[in-house]
Amino acid sequence: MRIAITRDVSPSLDDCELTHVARTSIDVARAQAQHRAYQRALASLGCRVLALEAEPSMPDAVFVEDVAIVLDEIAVMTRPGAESRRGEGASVTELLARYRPLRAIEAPGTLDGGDVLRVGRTLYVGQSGRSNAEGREQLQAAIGGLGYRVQPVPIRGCLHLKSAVTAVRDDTLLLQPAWVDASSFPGFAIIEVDPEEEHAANILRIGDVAVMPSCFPRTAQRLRDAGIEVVAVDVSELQKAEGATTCCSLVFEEQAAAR
Ligand code: CIR
Repeated sequence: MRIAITRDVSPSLDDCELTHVARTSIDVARAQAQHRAYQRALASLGCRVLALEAEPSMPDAVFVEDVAIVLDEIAVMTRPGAESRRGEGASVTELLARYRPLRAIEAPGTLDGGDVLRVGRTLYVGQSGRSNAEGREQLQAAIGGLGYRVQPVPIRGCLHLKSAVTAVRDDTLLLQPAWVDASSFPGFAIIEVDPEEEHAANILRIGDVAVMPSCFPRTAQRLRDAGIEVVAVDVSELQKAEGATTCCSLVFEEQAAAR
């Protein structure tokens, strides 16, 4: 069974962290409705959605992706780069502990899950303002014994690595060339986002389906032309908080280890 951990949208979403996106007013009720539709889309793709309660005092807590890296064998609780987000992990830790042995990134390490793109046994980790070298080294130490490898990737002009690149298949990446170099990913086929759709590289892969924001039809067509099924969801209010589709869930196989 595939599980998707999500967290309901905080009423304080409007006070979110913003780095590369200009602050505009967020319609929280609309964000909540869009988030519910996102949860339904995940359920329709076969995920069992486990929805944590909103955290009223944590504006960015809907973006659960950033607080954990879930692998088949273990989960690594991160230490988010933004101080305001360091309390978000507690309830996710409690839930994930039912499914995986846990490790944790400790100070002075920082790591945001949005910076971690796993393809096979390689974890590409963005050298962003949120994830530092100590965080990457601790991640490598936590997972190296399981046969995984951390590969640092330079990025520019965006929040996280997965703002700039995500995997649409095991051998194919969707990439924004302004923010990350394709040469960081030798051996992969590359689909570039449409030049008019700057933020389109962040897709959530559920099996062979790409879940992506509905405001990027040209990039969606590029994916369809490559034989990839696309499910489009309207996440416009979450995008105002510098989020998109990967950041609102932690998706993993339940596996026999579940209790
Ligand atoms: C932040 O700046 O931390 C949030 N406003 C947005 C986080 C989005 N996370 C993600 O894409 N993984």
